[in-house]
Amino acid sequence: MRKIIHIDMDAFFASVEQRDDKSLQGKPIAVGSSGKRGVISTASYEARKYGIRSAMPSQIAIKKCPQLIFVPPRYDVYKSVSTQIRQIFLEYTDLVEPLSLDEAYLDVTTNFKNIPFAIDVAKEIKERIFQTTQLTASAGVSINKFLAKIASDYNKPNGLFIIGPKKAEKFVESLPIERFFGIGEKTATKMHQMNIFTGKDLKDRSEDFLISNFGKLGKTYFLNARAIDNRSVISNRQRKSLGVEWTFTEDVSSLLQVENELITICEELANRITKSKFKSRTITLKLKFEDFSILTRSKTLPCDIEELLVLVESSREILSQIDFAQKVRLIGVSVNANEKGEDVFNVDRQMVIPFEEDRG
Ligand code: TTP
Ligand code: MG
Repeated sequence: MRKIIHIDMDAFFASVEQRDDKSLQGKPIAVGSSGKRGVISTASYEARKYGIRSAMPSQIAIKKCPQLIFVPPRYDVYKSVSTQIRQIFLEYTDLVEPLSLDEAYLDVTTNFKNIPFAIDVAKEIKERIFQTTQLTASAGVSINKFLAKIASDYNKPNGLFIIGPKKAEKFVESLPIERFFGIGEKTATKMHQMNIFTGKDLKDRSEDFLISNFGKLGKTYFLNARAIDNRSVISNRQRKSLGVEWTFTEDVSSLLQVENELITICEELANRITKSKFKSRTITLKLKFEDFSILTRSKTLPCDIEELLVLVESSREILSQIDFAQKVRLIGVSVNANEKGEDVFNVDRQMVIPFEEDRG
């Protein structure tokens, strides 16, 4: 039986801002820009009471909470806090799998301090994080990743929740299916139409039924509904892609404007490729149009993509093959180690920061 901890910082960017500026403490704040096309990265818990959430357009947030205070992001500070917490994790185990700047899985089945109970490891880590950063984290403790992640979310903020082996199956039965791994809005709607609302409903369906209706993920649902998740905690997981995106202040129709931006994006991407020594032969161009539809086109080259010139030429070539029926809202370029997984951080009107910069 494995002992897995999932740690997730509370309202991460917003808590860092409140920590560093006392005048923001206890107030509804949002990290992001209040501009016409701004999008919120995250909101303090005081702001969440008004229904303000990550990825919400700022203008909608202002309507919900007119006294909302907007704070610009400081990625370098978030990054350094992220390094501090990872350092703490590594005092307990080598098996640390970061999912983003503020979140990681830890396998503490055996741990450097020989602490027998995972809940005690989690408690200690939470305390160490608070002492070091003056920030709170929530921790979930369970027998696998799937349940540990659900557990960390259970008592947020500053939560600590354990789903032990004996209670795991019953717990999963009572879960709304929206909480399951891989079930988004679309799948949830489809499941509701099939009268599947809870883990129990999911468990009552056969493996064949789930696979034939939901493909590969059906198998995952089948296992998870039985509290089974065999994924191991993978440290230093290889980065799958590296990307930079840009949302235009106003939607643009001029190809020249798109091309100009493309060069800036490629420059930024080339820097990141050099810094991270990322190896890739596939380049992907992404366009989001005014109706929010997204188009991606890829091209695979015979050798590793390293030079700016190669990036620019390839992305231009892809661009030239696209029909512009609409104005462009966003443009992005990424290089991919394989066809799956996108490592970009979706912050509107911001050069996009790769989610896990120091992976791989
Ligand atoms: P989360 O851990 O998803 O959110 P959170 O830490 O702000 O709040 P919670 O207490 O619910 O965990 O994301 C971590 C940080 O990543 C978040 O502080 C800001 C950033 N982020 C974005 O920039 N855009 C997004 O859409 C999301 C979800 C997060
Ligand atoms: Mg968080």
